[in-house]
Parts: sequence; structure tokens; C-alpha cells
Amino acid sequence: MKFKIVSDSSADIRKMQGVEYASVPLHIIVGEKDFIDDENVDLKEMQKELHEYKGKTSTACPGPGDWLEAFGDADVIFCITLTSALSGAFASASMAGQMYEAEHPGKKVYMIDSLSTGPEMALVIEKIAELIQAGYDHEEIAQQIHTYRRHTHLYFSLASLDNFARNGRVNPILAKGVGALGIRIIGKASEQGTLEPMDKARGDKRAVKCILKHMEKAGYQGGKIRIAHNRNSQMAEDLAAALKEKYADASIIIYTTMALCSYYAEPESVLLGFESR
Ligand code: X90
Repeated sequence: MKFKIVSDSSADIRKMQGVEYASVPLHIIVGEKDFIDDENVDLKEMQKELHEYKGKTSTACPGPGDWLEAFGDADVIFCITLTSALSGAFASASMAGQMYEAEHPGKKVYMIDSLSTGPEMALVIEKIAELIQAGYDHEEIAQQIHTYRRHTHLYFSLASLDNFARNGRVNPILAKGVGALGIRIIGKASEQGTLEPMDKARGDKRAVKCILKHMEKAGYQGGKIRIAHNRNSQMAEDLAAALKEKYADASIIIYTTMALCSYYAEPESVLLGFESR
């Protein structure tokens, strides 16, 4: 039986080893230009355009046809999308899933609304891959993932909320003042899949301390950590070092955001996914 994991590009994963995987790109639209979030996207160019362009910019999720193409001919698909509270990705993927199952009797598409994005999605995807490789059957995998997701979280430090506010995805009042004088907004993906502010911090050093404090409050005890950053390897490394100091055995991987997360988590932002007990 052929298993496949399909996610959208907000998970910041282009390729995986040892399992079938496809990333379906979102689009970042800057005036006439359409930046497609796949391996060919020029992030430097996108950032430059975003900086220079004075008009309205936006993003667009994949359509059902894009998802169907990614499903290929797999027998069992685990399809995970970014939060349905902020994007139409889950709705369009669900539509594709229903079409796929109707066209191919016996095949199965498991739909997962991550209610999150970025490195929390990455943790769930890694777990699905582990379970596939361990040889579990698909119903067992779905069950285990359901449980696992109660123990994963997304925290972040954002250097700006402008693109969120301009696209009507957070209240503009919240966006005011973030970024000025190094003010970071520290927050998390809420249980409803929305952006939930928790704190403000001035400067990255304080932001690191603040994130640690909130992680421990949420029950962090040394589980896996994935850190994605947009042009802020310094803070990502400081965060990893602070965590390593207390949790020497924690598995931590740092990487850079792809196009979609780079658009919303604007330069100098850091996203962190972690497992709690
Ligand atoms: O056009 C679309 O359908 C895409 C809309 C995406 C909106 C959210 C993207 C978030 C990217 C930013 C920081 C984390 C916030 C998490 C809130 C759940 C990452």
C-alpha cells in the first residue's frame, strides 16, 4: 500500500527522506508579481519587492486541483494544512480529498487541520513519517496523530504584524507599535487556530526569556523543538542555547522560513514548535 504525506508550503518542508511527501505551494502576490512558494522561489527578490511595493499585497491558498495533483496515485494520504481559522487551504484540500475518494474507491484521504502552521506542522509531519516507517496501519496512525497533536504547540516572536493586519487576519489595533523600538509580540497559535498574543518584549534577548517562561508554563519538559526564523539566526540560536542549557537532551533543529511564513512572520521573526508532556 502506497502512503503519502501532503502538506502546504507553510510547513516549511520541501523534501523528506524515506517517505513519499509533497508540499503544495501557497502564493504571495505583490502587485503584478506572483511568488509561488516552491523550490524555485527567490526569497531575496520577494523581500525586496515587498519592501519597495507601496500597493496592497496578499496571499492565496492552493485550489482543489493543486491538491489533487499532489495526491498523485497514493492509496492512503495524510493531508495536513495550515489553520482553517486563517486560510482557505483546509477547505480546498478537503474538497480535493472528497473528490479523490469518490474517484478512487478504496483509497483514503485523512484530513488534518493543524490549527497552526510552520514548525508545529513540521512536528506533526515528522511524527506521521515515523509511524509510516514503523509500519503501522493507517487507522492506527490517524489515532496516534490525534493524540500527539494535543501535545504540540506553536509559539512565536513577531517583529511586525503589518501583513497580518493589512490582510484582515488580526485586529489592526494589535498591530500598532509592534516593530518600533525592537518591540516583539510574543504569542501562540490558540486552540481555535488563531493568533493569540501573550506578551510584548523589547528586543530579542527579552523575547527569548519570555518564550522560555511561557513554554515552561505550558508544560515543556525537554520534548522535540523545531525553530524556523526569517533572517534572525541570532535569536534562533540564542533560543536553542538557552533551551539546551536547561534541557541538554532536547532535539532542536533550526531552519529558515519559506515564502508563505516569511510573508507573515516578517524579517527578524522567529517561530517555535515544541512538544509538551
Ligand atoms: O492566503 C492564505 O490562505 C494564507 C493565509 C495564512 C495566514 C497565516 C500564516 C501564518 C504564518 C506567522 C506567525 C504565526 C501565527 C500563527 C497563528 C496560528 C506564520
